Amino acid sequence: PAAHFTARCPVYPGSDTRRFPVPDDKVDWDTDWPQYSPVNYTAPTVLKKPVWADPEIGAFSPQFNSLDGSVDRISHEGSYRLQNGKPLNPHGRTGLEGRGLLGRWGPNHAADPIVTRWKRDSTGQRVHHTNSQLPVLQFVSIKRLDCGEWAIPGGMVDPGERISQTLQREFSEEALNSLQASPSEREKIQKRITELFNSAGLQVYKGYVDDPRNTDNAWMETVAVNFHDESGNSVSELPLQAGDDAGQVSWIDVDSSLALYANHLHFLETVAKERNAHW
Ligand code: RP5
Ligand code: MG
Ligand code: MG
Repeated sequence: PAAHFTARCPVYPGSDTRRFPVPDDKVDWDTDWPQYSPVNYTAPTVLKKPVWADPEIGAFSPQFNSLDGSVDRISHEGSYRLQNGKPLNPHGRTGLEGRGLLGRWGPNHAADPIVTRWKRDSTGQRVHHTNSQLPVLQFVSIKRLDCGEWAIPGGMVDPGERISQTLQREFSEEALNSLQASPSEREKIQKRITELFNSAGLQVYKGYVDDPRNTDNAWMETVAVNFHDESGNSVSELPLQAGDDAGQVSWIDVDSSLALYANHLHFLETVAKERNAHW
């Protein structure tokens, strides 16, 4: 698997905890490294045992690499190893053991809805990029409240939830602020987006996310799906409003020079290339 970088960020998010520095050539678990002594950190919010988090390993021994009741502990990347009863990050060392901010031991499943449209000028013509001559795509991006970085409006898959539901729910919560809407407004929102989200989305990624919250024993995985408003008259016209863990929301031009959260830029590259858009 590809080496992770964000998962080795020096300071763990939301804390003063510093990761044990892991150089590139020591990321792989198969590289012998007796001096490796990762910091143990699990955030107080996780240790408080909210519904979305597992208890500490010991009295608790979940069914790893399988569907554990309604909690999916199967990795998109195949079977992961265990060490002292704890799952090992399939992309290698992170310099930190425990769960950090993540609730689940092992994979923490998310879904990322990438909603796109063509950039158009005031007359409705598609805009082509001056360098590439290719039409420019725009996607709905949110500014994350936790770190201030722009990202795809994704979120965690609830136990037993279908991915298709997570995609639509998270988009509604973060980009349309459905949680704050009145029941009648919410119904209107759902009507407008159900058609787009029921259309065959283009799956552009499925697997490990190089997320800053990852640890040696807990990591993010996602399924990223592109829903494209070709004509520009479905979701394109919905008023965007940031909600839940989003501070801002905006249509952003898709371009290789963007700086986005985790490895989200990589998902957008696939969308741009698949749709023959500017990159
Ligand atoms: C990333 O974290 C995923 O790609 C997804 O965008 C996001 C899910 O976590 P929250 O937004 O719920 O924090 O790894
Ligand atoms: Mg969310
Ligand atoms: Mg989110």
